[in-house]
Amino acid sequence: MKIYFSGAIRGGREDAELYAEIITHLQQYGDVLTEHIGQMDLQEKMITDKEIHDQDLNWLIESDIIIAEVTVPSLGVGYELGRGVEMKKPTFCFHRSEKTSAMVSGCPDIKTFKYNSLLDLKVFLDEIFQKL
Ligand code: 6IA
Repeated sequence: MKIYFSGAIRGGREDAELYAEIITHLQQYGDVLTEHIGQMDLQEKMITDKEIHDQDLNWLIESDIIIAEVTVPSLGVGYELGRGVEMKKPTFCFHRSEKTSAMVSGCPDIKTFKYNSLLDLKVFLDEIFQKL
C-alpha cells in the first residue's frame, strides 16, 4: 500500500511534529511516499519548484490512498487534494479547527474528519485502513 500524506510546507510548519507522528502511525499500513513532510529541519533545497511539483505529482499518481492534515491551510495541500480526487484516489482529510474549507468538507469524494487529539486521529486512521 502506497500512502500519500499531505501537510503544509510553505503554508506553515507549526504542525510539523504532528505530521511526523501521523506518518509514523501510517507506516504500519504501508509505504509513506512523502515522509519528508514530517521532517523538522525541512529547508529549501537546491531543487526547483517544477521538480517539486513533478516529483509530488508522480507520487500522487503512484499512491493508493491520500491522507491529508488540513488544519494549517496550504495551497499545495488543496491542489493535491483536487488532483487526487480527479484521479479517483480514496481521499481522507483531518482537521482540528472548527471548520475547514467548504471545498474540502463539501466535496462528496473527500471524507473529512474533525478530531481533537492525536489519539482520536489514530483511531480514525485505524478504522479507515481496517476497512480497505
Ligand atoms: O503550499 P505548501 O508548500 O504548504 O504545500 C504543501 C504540499 O505540497 C505538501 O503536501 C507536499 O506534498 C507538497 N510540497 C510543497 N513543497 C514541497 C517540497 N518542498 N518538497 C516536497 N513536497 C512539497 C521542497 C523544499 C522543502 C525541502 C522546503
